[in-house]
Amino acid sequence: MTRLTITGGAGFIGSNFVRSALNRGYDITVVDAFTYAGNRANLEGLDVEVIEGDVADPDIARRAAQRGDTIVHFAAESHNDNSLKDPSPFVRTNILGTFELLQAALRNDVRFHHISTDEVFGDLEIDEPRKFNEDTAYHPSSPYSATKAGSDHLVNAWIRSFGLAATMSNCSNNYGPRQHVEKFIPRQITNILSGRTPKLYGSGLQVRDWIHVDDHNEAVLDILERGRIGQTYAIGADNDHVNNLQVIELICELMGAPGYEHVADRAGHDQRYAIDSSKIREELGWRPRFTDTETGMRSGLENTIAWYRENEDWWRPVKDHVESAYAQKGQ
Ligand code: NAD
Ligand code: TDX
Repeated sequence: MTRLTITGGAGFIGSNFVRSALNRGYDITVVDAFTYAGNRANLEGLDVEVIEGDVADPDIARRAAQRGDTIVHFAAESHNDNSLKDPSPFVRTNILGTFELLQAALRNDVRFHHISTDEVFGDLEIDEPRKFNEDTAYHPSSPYSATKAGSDHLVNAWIRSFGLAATMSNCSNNYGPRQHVEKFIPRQITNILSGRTPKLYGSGLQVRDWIHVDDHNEAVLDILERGRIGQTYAIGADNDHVNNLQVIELICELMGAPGYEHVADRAGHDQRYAIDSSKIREELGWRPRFTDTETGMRSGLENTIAWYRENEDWWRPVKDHVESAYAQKGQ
């Protein structure tokens, strides 16, 4: 296995994955529709072939399958807040796009790895000890997570009904370089860098099991190389004790910012996500590298803040537009 087709490779996690995979010696084709979330600058200077197109188009899905030995499927509409405003692109890309790629992978005898999320499991109470694992029942809350859940079910059906050689991973919230400024952590960093006040939804007591994007992507490469076909792996970095309030306070401390403000809460806001990643740790020996005892996030946030400081040209052109859309919603 030397040639990977990476869908969504111009987005946040996909473009960091391209870098990690190039480091491990793979040849790469990126298939991306370059939506608002896909950025050509994310691939600048990298030795990759790029096919521009929509994975829900059967012809693009066929070309994706014919370019590699394995499809790694990152392409998705990924932002919960956007899915509350207009769910239709989520249904098209996340469900129909995954369907077309599965059909193309099957017809062309190509291995498939599906990138999914812990949000398909719904949410946990703030203080319950339970975590999500590979056997947790699906209970998605938002149009985004419901369409990701639908795509996961398709993958499992294609494995069982048609014998597709596929694997899947469900990861917790990622952060790191090249994440769109609509998302929580880059939004706050760039708020501070552009003289705005960081914005916390509601109480800020919600918990996300934050993981640095490079740790997620190393896990995906381990699954591609050593994972068992037909299996799902849950990926997380054991940060399920850190709430949004603590994350924003740490960002303010690291950046010397005076404080933050509470804004309107998200409708149907999931309270807590927590991942039990013992399967991938025990079977494949994977471990996150960005960890520290205090919050588990200090070193990863320092790395991320440094990237946004050094790459203002990357985020500045879209920042005002994103903030005016949030302002219209009282956020
Ligand atoms: P992103 O929004 O930053 O990037 C998505 C990419 O997909 C963009 O390059 C976009 O242009 C492309 N794309 C969108 N629709 C497309 C289509 N129809 N055809 C081809 N390309 C299309 O997303 P991200 O945060 O990098 O997430 C990548 C994947 O990881 C998604 O499947 C997401 O569900 C999953 N995931 C994300 C997180 C997270 O915290 N961000 C956590 C777990 C899982
Ligand atoms: O300005 C903000 N203030 C705030 O308090 C924003 C944008 C978010 N939040 C809160 C909402 C969530 O509790 O921060 C938390 C994280 O929000 P997002 O970055 O929007 O992520 P989330 O909705 O948790 O989903 C993310 O993780 C799982 C990704 O966007 C998904 O693609 C992934 O599947």
